[in-house]
Amino acid sequence: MKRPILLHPDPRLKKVCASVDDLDDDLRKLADDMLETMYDAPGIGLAAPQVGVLTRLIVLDCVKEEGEEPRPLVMFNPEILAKSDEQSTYDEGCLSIPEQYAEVKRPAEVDVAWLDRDGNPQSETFSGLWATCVQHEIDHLNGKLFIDYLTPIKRQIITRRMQKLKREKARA
Ligand code: GNR
Ligand code: NI
Repeated sequence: MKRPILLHPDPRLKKVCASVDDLDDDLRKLADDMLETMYDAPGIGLAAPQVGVLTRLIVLDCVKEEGEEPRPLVMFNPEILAKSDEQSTYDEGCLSIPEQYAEVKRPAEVDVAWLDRDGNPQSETFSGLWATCVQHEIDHLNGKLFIDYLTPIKRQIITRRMQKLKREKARA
């Protein structure tokens, strides 16, 4: 089941999310709904607070090439264990901030640990778009958006555009 995506500004996108300690079927269903919502958008990642659930759960699939095998990842309680000194810059977007893009510099590689949908611990080193995306998603769990890396002026421009968009949507 697809779920509606919250749009910035929304107080729920600014909260620190709670860890998962009992991985039950409701949470697995939420992960499946998030993957469906992400692919439908389309997007390469989605964090639970973006669908209004303040729990440490993210999903991602950064396989972009048409015809390549998809790789849906579900991560409960994801944690960054190490970051590279090397940085890389991507033009980032966010499904909660539609049609707004800005360059963000982040570590080029990260080691991440998480629990998979069966509650088994996993870890992997991510680079390229995967590294950017997993950091963007983990930021969501800590109430942080990519626009928080921009200058206050740029952030304000984007936030005002979003307020206008939300007003228009509310009237439509
Ligand atoms: O779909 C998305 N694309 C994207 C592009 C560059 C850097 C990060 C992202 S994540 C975004 C989906 C989203 O908002 N996830 O929280
Ligand atoms: Ni996002």
